Amino acid sequence: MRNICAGFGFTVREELKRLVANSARGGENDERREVLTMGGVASRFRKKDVRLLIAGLDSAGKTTILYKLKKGQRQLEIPVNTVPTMNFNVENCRYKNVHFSVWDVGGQDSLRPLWRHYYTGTQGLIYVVDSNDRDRVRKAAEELHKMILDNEMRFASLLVLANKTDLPHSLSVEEVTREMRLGEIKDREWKIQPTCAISGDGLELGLKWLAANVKSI
Ligand code: G3D
Ligand code: MG
Repeated sequence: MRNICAGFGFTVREELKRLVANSARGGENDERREVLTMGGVASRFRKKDVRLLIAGLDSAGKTTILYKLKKGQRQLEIPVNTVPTMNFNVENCRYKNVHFSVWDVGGQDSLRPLWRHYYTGTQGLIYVVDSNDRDRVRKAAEELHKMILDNEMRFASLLVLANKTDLPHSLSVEEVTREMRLGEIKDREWKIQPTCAISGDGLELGLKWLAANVKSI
């Protein structure tokens, strides 16, 4: 218990107080509102600097997630760095101790050497999958497995977000787990979390897990 709470940056007593106060206020919804901000995310990661990479095929929901986390932080800009000749966009965002880089994977293999530049020091990989995109889930799996094979990514804990679960024909978490071949990943901690980036459902749970499971490099 102590370790878990230490991972989140608060004491057991503070956590109990928070849970009691939260349930008095009406439970889960308040909990979600509280944490869906960069401030909430940063506090989960204690005081240390943390580098997170959010990746996935285009349209998986990465930018929506970033803006969902940014909610309430009006002063925070998300700069987009572009390598014009290569059609490569990286969204960078820093809030307190947490640094996020976001980009689309898939497409041109010629861009791969560029990605590696951003891998260095990555402690957490948030890989976003569109659970409703049955045609491209295999492709999403291929890209993920290529990515985590890279030596620079060897310390990164892996959070897979099975996004767009609000859509009626989306794959179940079990189906995404199977299609993404997550069972083959033995060299690091990983977790799959269903999410709806638009409402924010599931984001908090995923980030809590990641905060407790990133390793310092
Ligand atoms: P990307 O940054 O990974 O490329 P975006 O993806 O965040 O730009 O999202 C692509 C589209 O998917 C957006 O719709 C966005 O609103 C939608 N989307 C993202 N997350 C969810 C989700 O959880 N559920 C649903 N139903 N849609 C989602 P548009 O229409 O703007 O292209
Ligand atoms: Mg985007």
